[in-house]
Amino acid sequence: MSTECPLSPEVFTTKDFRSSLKPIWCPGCGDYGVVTAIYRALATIKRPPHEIAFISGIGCSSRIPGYTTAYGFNTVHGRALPIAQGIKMANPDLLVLVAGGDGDGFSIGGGHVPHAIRRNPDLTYIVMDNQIYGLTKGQLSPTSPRGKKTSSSVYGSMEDPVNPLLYVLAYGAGFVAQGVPADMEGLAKMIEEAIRYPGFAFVNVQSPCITYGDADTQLKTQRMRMRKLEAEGHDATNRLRAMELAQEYGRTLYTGVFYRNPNPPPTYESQIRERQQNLRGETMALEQLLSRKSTDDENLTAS
Ligand SMILES: Cc1ncc(C[n+]2csc(CCOP(=O)(O)OP(=O)(O)O)c2C)c(N)n1
Ligand code: SF4
Ligand SMILES: [Mg+2]
Repeated sequence: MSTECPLSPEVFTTKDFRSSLKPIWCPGCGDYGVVTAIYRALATIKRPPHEIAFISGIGCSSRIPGYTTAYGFNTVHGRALPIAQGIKMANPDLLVLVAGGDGDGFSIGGGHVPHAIRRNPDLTYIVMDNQIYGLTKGQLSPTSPRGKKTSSSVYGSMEDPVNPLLYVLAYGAGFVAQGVPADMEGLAKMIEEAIRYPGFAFVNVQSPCITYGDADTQLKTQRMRMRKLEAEGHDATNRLRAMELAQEYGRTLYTGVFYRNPNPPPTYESQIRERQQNLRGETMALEQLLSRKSTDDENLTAS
C-alpha cells in the first residue's frame, strides 16, 4: 500500500490517532487508560491512520475504535475476530487491530479465538478484561471470579473463571502479554510490541470497571498488586514457564510479556500469497469458469 500521506511519518504524535468523538465511559473507567496507551503505541509505529483498521465487537470496551482516527468497525457481539480476519485477508497491507471485552472475547466469541490463533493472521487482539459485562449493567462474565455477586448472581457465582492467558497460550498464540492502565508506560510498550510481532498477538488488559467491578481490581490497588515479569527475570521465550506463570491469573497480577515466539511461523496471509503465486497460470479464467458452469448446468438438466 502507498504510504502517501500529508503527514510525514516522522511527525506522528498521539494526537494524530485521537478522534473528535469524546469517550462516554464512566469517569474512572480503565478503558480511558487503554485508549491512551493505544494512541502512544500507534505514534511509535508511525503508520498513518488510513493504513490502520480497528475492529471491535459490542460492549463498553468495544467503543474504542470510534475514539481513534483509524478506520473503525464496531461489529457484532463476539464476532470481531472473524471480521478482522476477513479484512486482513482482503487487504494484508492494512495494520489490523482488534479489541473488545472479556465477555465479547471469551464468552460469546470464545469459539473464534482458537481458530484465529491456529491460522496465525498478523492481528493484534486487545481484550479489556474487567471481569464483568459492563455495557449491559453488570452481569457475570466468563472471567468473573467464583463467588462474585452481581445482578445475575445475587448469591455469588458458582463457576470458576476462564483463564484468558492460559487459553491463548494453550492454542499456540505467538505473543501473549498482560497489562494494566495503572502502568501506562508498560501498557503502551507491550501494545507496541504486540503490533510489531509478525503474527497473532494477544494483550489482556486488566481494565477496571469502576461501576460494577470489585475494589481490589481498581487502579489504585493495581499499582500495589502488579508484579512486572521483566523485574522477576522471566524469559519470554520460555513457553512452558509462561504457562506456569499464566496459571496465577486471578491471584498474582503479573504484567509484561509472558511469551514471544522467537521463531514466528508464517502468517496466514503470507501463506495465501505464496499459494496464489504458486497457482498462478493454473487457475481458470472467469469466462472459462462461467462457461464450464453453464455446460455443467445443461448436462444436469438433460440427465
Ligand atoms: C448477540 C448478542 N447477545 C447479547 C448482547 C448483549 N450484550 C451487549 S454487550 C454484552 C456484554 C459486554 O461485556 P464485555 O464484552 O465484557 O464488555 P464490557 O462492556 O465489559 O467492556 C452483552 C451480553 C448483544 N449485543 N448481542
Ligand atoms: S460500566 Fe464499567 S466498563 Fe462500562 S464504561 Fe462504566 S466503568 Fe467502564
Ligand atoms: Mg467486560
